[in-house]
Parts: sequence; C-alpha cells; structure tokens
Amino acid sequence: MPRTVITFGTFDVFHVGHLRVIERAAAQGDRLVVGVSSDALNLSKKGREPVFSQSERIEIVSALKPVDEVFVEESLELKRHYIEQYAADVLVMGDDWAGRFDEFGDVCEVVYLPRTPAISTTALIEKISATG
Ligand code: C2G
Repeated sequence: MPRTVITFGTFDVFHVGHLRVIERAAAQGDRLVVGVSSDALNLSKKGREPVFSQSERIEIVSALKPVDEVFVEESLELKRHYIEQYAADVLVMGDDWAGRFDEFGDVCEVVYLPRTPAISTTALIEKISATG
C-alpha cells in the first residue's frame, strides 16, 4: 500500500521555506496531498488578504514535482475530515504548529518538521515594502 502524506498551508509569496517543507513532507511517504488555505480562511486567520489569490497559490503548489494532489482547505476545523477523505497515513506540518495536531494521532502519524530559519512571507512583504 502506498503511504499517503498530507500537509496544509497558505503558501503565500512562495519561498524556499515552503519548498523545503513540501520536499521533506513528500520524503515521508509515496504520495503527497497538499491542502492550500482558501482566501476566506486566510482572511479570518491572519486578518489580511493573501498577496496571491487562492487560485494562483494552488497553481504554484500544483506545479511542484513532489506534489501529487492539491485541494482547497476551507476551514481549520476540517482537518480530521480531510485526513480521512484523502486516506492520509501521515500529517506533516512545520514546527510552528508543534503539538497543535496531536489529536489526529488516532487516525494517522503526526510529524512536525523544523521550519527553515529566517524566512517568512511576512518578513518578505516587509523587506519588499521597505525597499519600494
Ligand atoms: N514553513 C517552514 N519554514 C518557513 C516558513 C514556513 O517550514 N520559514 C512551513 C510552515 O511550518 C508550514 C508551511 O511551510 O508547514 C506553510 O506555511 P504557511 O503558508 O505559513 O502556512 P500557515 O499559514 O501556517 O497555514 O491548516 C494549517 C494552515 O493552513 C497552515
């Protein structure tokens, strides 16, 4: 049986930290499914519109070699549903979420990977606006 990995994220202003977590998530199994946060979820979670729209973010993530399937994550509360829908064996998230998804340990393995240091969408936006 192939081992399915699932991960979630906004992946706005796509950068190398995003790429690395996706590559390392894919290395945990045979098939990688990625839930990309909807624009509405992002607005409610972060209080601002993402720089790139959900369809642009999905287009970018779908084009990555390690990614097999992409869907829209409509709500943070639907994680268990998505894990079951995609028959995921492993849930992978960066360790900024450490401990937050341990409750899904009854349906899949839960792995937190160390974040890539010193890069974030917020820092990039600040850097770009400071030089503009
Ligand atoms: N990430 C990373 N290193 C960075 C920045 C991000 O490893 N320097 C990882 C995060 O830990 C996460 C993924 O990249 O696993 C996506 O990050 P975000 O787009 O910031 O995702 P977030 O807004 O945290 O959305 O249901 C969960 C949410 O959808 C997660």
